[in-house]
Amino acid sequence: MLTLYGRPNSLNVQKAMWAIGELGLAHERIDIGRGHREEGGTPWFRALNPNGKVPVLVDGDRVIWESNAIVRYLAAQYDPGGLWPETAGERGEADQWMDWQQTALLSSFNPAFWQLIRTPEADRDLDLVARCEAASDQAFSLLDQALEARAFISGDRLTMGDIPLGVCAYRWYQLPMRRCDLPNVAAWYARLTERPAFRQHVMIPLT
Ligand SMILES: N[C@@H](CCC(=O)N[C@@H](CS)C(=O)NCC(=O)O)C(=O)O
Repeated sequence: MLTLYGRPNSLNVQKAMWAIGELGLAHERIDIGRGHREEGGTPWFRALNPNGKVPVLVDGDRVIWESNAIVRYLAAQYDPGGLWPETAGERGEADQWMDWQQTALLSSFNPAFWQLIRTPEADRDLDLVARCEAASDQAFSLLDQALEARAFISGDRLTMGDIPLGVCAYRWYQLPMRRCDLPNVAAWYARLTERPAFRQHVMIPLT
């Protein structure tokens, strides 16, 4: 039985829960974090993750933190040849997009999420939102090019590489901001929305 610590409305927790859902793994999820049991800073939680952040996965005596590392671990441990691509080349490609999600894609729109969802209307910085519109158009355009000839980011089936990208795409489409029209991203995103685990763990109201 896996234990996943983290609140359901966290983008990073959603990556782990989507992977767990895709694989149908027995698990319990324990609410920790902003607006729930705010125990991130407590000694018992920092013993699991010294950063005090969610998600944290406990699998027997193994503890893993960092959302993309959790997705990689679940894929490698429970779905070799499935979510975990078989060849080093395919894995390299999936990894590249996972790292890009953390280092480029997230920061292109996440400040707008904080402004539009977690900041009172009167206090919002709409110039910052406009900068996010431009930056996220540019970032998602790169993804659009990559998806031109493939149904999923590593080829013709879902792999771990799609998971961090997919949770970001949901947020981007849900945010009340201007977006450019990207047909390949839209078609890939429509494929994700057909997956029960994506619907259950990712497609929930932004809060
Ligand atoms: N790079 C880390 C970031 C973890 C992170 O910042 N988690 C946020 C939630 S998305 C958090 O724990 N915030 C504090 C809280 O929820 O109390 C990862 O990908 O797991």
